[in-house]
Amino acid sequence: MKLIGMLDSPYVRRVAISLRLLGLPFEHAAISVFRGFDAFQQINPVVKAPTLVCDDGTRLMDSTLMLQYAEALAGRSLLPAEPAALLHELRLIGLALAACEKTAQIVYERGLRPADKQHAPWVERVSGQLHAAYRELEAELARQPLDVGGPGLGQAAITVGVAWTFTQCLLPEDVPPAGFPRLAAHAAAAEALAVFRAIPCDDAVTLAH
Ligand SMILES: N[C@@H](CCC(=O)N[C@@H](CS)C(=O)NCC(=O)O)C(=O)O
Repeated sequence: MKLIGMLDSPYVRRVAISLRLLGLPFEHAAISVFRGFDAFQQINPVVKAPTLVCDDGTRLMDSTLMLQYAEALAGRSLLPAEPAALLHELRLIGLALAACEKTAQIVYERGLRPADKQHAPWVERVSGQLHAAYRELEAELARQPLDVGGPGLGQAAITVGVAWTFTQCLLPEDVPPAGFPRLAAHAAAAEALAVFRAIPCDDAVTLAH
């Protein structure tokens, strides 16, 4: 399997971390959807990161779908089986993915759209959604912290950690960590784990497993 995309994408990074935790060997090609558009297009004409090139040549998109396939290959899941615990983790993952999406929308708006074409009400709306997602996550962690020290690191712990780091890298002033102490502590604990350190968000290392 080959995972295509930069690790500064939280979607690419959560798949890379999960594949490693599931014990599935993969190669990684750190191709940017922006700087490497033409090269990416040769692999996947839709140019979405991550793209997973499966062993039979199938090009798969969307991190959640990749994880579903990866778990079928591995014969085990990074999600709990018990319905109430599963529901709780899925809610956290949904909030974290929404935060990633809203972070990216703000970055794209500021970075790709010419200054005179930026639409402040849209940025305000997206920023409100981003804050709402992190407020909800902070409240969830206050009710029940995510376990990062136990034997099995779960998908919610991975995705919440990756999402927070992503937003802090790109929009540190928009979402000050002081307002979200539990999220900041969770991400710090996750980033200290060997599997997170082996798959850094800055793509300085090209993975080949
Ligand atoms: N829901 C998708 C989101 C993937 C996504 O939006 N990736 C961004 C990079 S972080 C991308 O491909 N952007 C380029 C584009 O959409 O044109 C997933 O979970 O994989």
